[in-house]
Amino acid sequence: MEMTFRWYGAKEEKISLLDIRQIPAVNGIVGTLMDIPVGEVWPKERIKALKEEIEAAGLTLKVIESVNIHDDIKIGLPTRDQYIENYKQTIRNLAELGIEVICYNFMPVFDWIKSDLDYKLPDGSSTMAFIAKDIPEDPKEIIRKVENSSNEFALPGWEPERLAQVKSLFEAYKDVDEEKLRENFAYFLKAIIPTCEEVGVKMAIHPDDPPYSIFGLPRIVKNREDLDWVCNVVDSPCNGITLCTGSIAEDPANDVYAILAEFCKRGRIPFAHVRNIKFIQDKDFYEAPHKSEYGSLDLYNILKTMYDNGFNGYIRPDHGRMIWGEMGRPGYGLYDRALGASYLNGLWEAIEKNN
Ligand SMILES: [Mn+2]
Repeated sequence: MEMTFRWYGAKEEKISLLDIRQIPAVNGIVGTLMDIPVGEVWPKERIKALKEEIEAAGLTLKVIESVNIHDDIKIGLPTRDQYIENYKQTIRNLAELGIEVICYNFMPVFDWIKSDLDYKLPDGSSTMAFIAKDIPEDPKEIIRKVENSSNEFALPGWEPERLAQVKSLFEAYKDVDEEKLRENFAYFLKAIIPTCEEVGVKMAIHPDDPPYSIFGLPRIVKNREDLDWVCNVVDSPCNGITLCTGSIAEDPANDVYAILAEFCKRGRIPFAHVRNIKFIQDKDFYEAPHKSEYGSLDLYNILKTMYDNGFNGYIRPDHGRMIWGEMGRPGYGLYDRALGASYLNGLWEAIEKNN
């Protein structure tokens, strides 16, 4: 297990690499190049500069989150082949600079959806929440809501230029049902996984967040069966999963412990996001502090399941709350994620020493 921390780049962050370096036992950065438009090749010199910047701070860059997939690939337009070629070139460029894992998702239009990015908890902290009745019917409203509560940070997967066209984007997806989306996903994987095998990079699909349909959009990475489909459609260790405990558990029908056990054992989890959520009622939840007693998930059992089933990949605390007056990117402040990383490291040490 290697503990990592997501960082959006010096131009996009208030958090410095030295801040991150001072969190005990966090060795790696989960990095990105946020300014490269979706679909374009990531230039080698930009990746190299990022890697050198991170290494100069005493940290490593082995995981990228995310290299986003162009909508034309998800929709299945004839232009997808060029975007797939670009994606393969990005994979090669990343591999050349020592990147081992690429996290990505295959969700139409929205990368993730929460009803509230500033949900107040009784202790005075704030967090992100999903409350079904607060999701507006018009997707434009959710875009406005999210943009207004982003503390002026760019949010991953919510590129303003792309979402400005949300109406035509929905129009473009109107004939894409789950079956069609699955077909397009298979087409993409069959094209890129041989390149990954050739250069030694593992793709790691992030589950849908939340793992069910919203605004009528298809969802195909939402449960055990879907993950099994992904792993089988191209049966390769390079075709893996970013197991996000929060996203998977957001559907109470998903048994997150059984899913972790199965796919760790199958060697298909190169990267894990570990966070807790607390159900309010039905499927409504907020993102809780990592420690088990604050949420609906037992983080000890989560890590123990990973340990027992041979997990040896990268892990990171997922979203954190805003605490101690921090005004950060929602979900991605420094302090609460640092507490999360330390807690997970503590659990892992105890589990290791007990075995
Ligand atoms: Mn996640």
